[in-house]
Amino acid sequence: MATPLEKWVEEQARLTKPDKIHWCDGSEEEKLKLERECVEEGELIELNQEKLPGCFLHRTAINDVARTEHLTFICTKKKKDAGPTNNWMSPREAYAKARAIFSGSMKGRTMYVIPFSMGPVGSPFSKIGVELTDSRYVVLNMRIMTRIGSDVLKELNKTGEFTRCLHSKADLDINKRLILHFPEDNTIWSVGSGYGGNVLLGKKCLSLRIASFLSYKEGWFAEHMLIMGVEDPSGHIEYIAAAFPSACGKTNLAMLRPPDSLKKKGYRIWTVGDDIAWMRIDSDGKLWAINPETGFFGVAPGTNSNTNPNMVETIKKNTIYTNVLLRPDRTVWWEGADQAPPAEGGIDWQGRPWKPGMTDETGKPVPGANPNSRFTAPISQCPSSTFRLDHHHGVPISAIVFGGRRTHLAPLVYEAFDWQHGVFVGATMASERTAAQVGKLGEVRRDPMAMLPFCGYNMGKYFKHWLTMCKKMKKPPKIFNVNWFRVDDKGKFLWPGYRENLRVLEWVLDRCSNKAEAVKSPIGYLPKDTDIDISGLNIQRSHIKKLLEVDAGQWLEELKDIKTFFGRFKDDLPKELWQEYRSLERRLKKKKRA
Ligand code: GTP
Ligand code: SPV
Ligand code: MN
Repeated sequence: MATPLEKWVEEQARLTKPDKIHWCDGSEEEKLKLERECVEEGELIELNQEKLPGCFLHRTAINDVARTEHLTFICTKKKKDAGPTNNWMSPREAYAKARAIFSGSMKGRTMYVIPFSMGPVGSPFSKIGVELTDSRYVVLNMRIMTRIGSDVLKELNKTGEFTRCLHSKADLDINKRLILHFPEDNTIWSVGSGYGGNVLLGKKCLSLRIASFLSYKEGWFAEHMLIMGVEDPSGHIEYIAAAFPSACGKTNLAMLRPPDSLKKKGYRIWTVGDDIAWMRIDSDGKLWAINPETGFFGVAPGTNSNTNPNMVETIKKNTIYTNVLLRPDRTVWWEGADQAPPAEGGIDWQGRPWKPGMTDETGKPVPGANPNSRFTAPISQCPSSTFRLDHHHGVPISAIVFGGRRTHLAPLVYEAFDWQHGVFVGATMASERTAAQVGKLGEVRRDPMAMLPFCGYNMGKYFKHWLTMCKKMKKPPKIFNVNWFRVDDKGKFLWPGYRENLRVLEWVLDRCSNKAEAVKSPIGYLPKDTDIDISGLNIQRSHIKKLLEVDAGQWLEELKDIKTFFGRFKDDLPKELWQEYRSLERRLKKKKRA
């Protein structure tokens, strides 16, 4: 008798008509065979195995380099359940449209069956998925990003529950590309793309969109957050979870190396995750978090030994590079890498000859690597990787940090007055658009909790869920907001960022253990300028003052946009958030008058 899993696989095979079906066991031999086949067919380029052992380069189609949010849908029976911030399609229409594209799309190819676990196999946090795909690149990436193979099948058979994930590259036609989520069926269908976030279905599709829907029903959190441990000189570790929108610094913060002048204090950072956090309230009434992933799918440009030395170490072996520049010695390069670009013989991310200084018809520099080029590498290779990665109960969270990319307005750091105010701070986050999604760069958009593209249900309900969770916690984490991206009149970053961000976390953690003071401002508690350790930094105290400035007039302007945004949720916006809105307005007006 066929199991429900086997029946489902057969059904999808009848639709997509692959030549063969291969059940992945996650073994080393399987990996080597897939890599060999990829190299033969040009899906991967083998890199210099002396300098970069186990590393490969992949180039996506030119129109397929980032998540396509306009082609991403939440398909609930009722439109209202997807909410005003998601694209919605009825399940009937979505299945029909996609079925037409999936029909026969795997002809001439193998269908790979990938059983995977998000979270340690068997942990109460974890969820199981099975991805069917006609892309070997997807299989090789899923091997790094998730736990795959026979253990997972055993676990799956205990309950029979799993998320059904179907992916086909089809013909990579952007006009026939759909990323569909059916939360009510625990199903994901993705067709017509080969780009990370669209096709590694365990990542954004399952671990955020589907998981957020489940977490709402089941009473936990699925968030677009890094998780890091900060060990203090006495050896005590406090854990922080932080939500920043795509390409706004999660990866960099999660594995920062303490700056030299703070080293004497004896800090050490432990990386738990750089993109996704699943958090649950444990029997002690505290919030505990796991990273459901086992790999990094990180942004390449800007990564170097100065900005992120731990990542430079991590990606020296067993790494899949996507859309970076190929150097003549078959190593790789990107804008902001350690070495100078190759003067001759470089091949850009599109496979064309490339030289430094090249410009396009409009005179703009042609980048060698795509601005959203990425690497896929195992967390276990990261020098700061946590010893608790496989712990079934995760790590206890002391602070939640929100942040965005704001050239103006938001100060370096502030603390919310309480949980409810913190939810307001998260719900009113905004950030300038980056290359991580297709769209206009630099435009400020509201991105609540960095979840705008990832919340799988009505965001008004999502805010309510955040408010409700507090009541179940004995000691809820404190909530903060940070902004590393404020600029001066000349457009230069005011804050050095990267490893120096530890100076801000120092204040955050001292606030959590009641060791640091703060001053009240209309938007929250601010550090005094002397509360941020700037020893060894080449900046003045007055500079820190500027970074902590709160301009009541500018904030009142911001409130207008927040009002419009909140208005979109109509009755679904919790009244507590309107209350917070009005209180903030009152405090700002008072300050402006003063
Ligand atoms: P996703 O993987 O897309 O979710 O993004 P992420 O949040 O992990 O972003 P990541 O850490 O990869 O950072 C992306 C970009 O932000 C890179 O270009 C970094 O160089 C830049 N960046 C990271 N941290 C800082 C910082 O503290 N200051 C400044 N100025 N730039 C930073
Ligand atoms: C993001 O865009 O937030 C990423 C990369 O982390 S992707 O997996 O493509 O979503
Ligand atoms: Mn992300």
